[in-house]
Amino acid sequence: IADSMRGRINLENASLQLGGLRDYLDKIAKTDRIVIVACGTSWHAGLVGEYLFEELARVNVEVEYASEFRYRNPIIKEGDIVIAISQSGETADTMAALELAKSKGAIILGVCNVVGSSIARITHAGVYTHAGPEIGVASTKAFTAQVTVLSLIAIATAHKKGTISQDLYRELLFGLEAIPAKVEKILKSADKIKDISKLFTFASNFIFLGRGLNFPVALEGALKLKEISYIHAEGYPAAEMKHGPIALIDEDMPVVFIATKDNSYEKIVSNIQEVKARKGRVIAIVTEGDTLIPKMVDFVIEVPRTNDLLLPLITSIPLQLISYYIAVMRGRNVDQPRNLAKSVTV
Ligand code: F1P
Repeated sequence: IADSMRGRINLENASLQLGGLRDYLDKIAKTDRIVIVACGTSWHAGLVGEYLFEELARVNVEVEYASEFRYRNPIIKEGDIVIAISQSGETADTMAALELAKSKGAIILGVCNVVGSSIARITHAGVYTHAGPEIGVASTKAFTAQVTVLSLIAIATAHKKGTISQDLYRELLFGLEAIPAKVEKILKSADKIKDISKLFTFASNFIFLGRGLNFPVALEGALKLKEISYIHAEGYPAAEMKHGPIALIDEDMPVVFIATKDNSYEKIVSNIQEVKARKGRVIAIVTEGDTLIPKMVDFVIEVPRTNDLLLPLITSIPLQLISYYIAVMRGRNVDQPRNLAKSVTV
């Protein structure tokens, strides 16, 4: 993300870096419904997009697994905006979902990484994430680049619609520009994250919990661990824990909380108490300087303070590192995990 974003955020005008959508930003601002279709990690980025579009631009967003959407009879009307998110731009399910939406008269847009890919070619317009070629199969920097692009589209749309103040508009753009330095700061604590990860090398299960924008991050943390470490992991909204997964908590269950100082902080503190009361081993991703949660949990990883709406861009990084270190210590090939393909074309 540091490489892909540096110097690319225009601090005066969010639309300027969305050149590929130039002729469609007005349409996005006028629509009352956006449907996002994607698979895997890209679907998680789509969920972040949903929160941002709804919060900032007050537009109804649905995020669909492309693999489900394509096989049912989804309600799409002429002029609906359907956005596909895909690192490879070749995912067969996402491609088929887009073709279906196009046949129903939707405006189809793409957020792809690979220039000239099949999805990029069939869409009416789109933005490339320019995250560079992914070295490994599992998406990491593609995720943060997708979230960056979706943040920019949501911010630009909100600005056009007048649903956010000029102050918030600028705060978010300056916040985006500050992300690479914050990511670099997190990377400096890689040794600490490695030491913590080492203690969980032989875990057989993991739970990841977050609220609000950190909920899709919890899903993504669990997916990364499954993909590259082959450890069974589940991501949940922290408040859903009491509706089932709480039954799994005991001293053998590592629970990763994304517990930054945002507007759900107090709630997540009580979710942590619920897990500690059942002897779960807790790793908490906390905001720098937090003094309460470190006293409650087994391990903490600090991330720099940032605007609540931009949190996924930084809270996803320690989770990617945890998966990476656990996978390496288990002797896994992190670049070429078993059974996974870089482009799922069937
Ligand atoms: C979607 C995806 C990736 C995942 C793996 C399999 O790919 O599910 O998120 O990490 O590589 O494919 P894409 O549509 O974003 O290229």
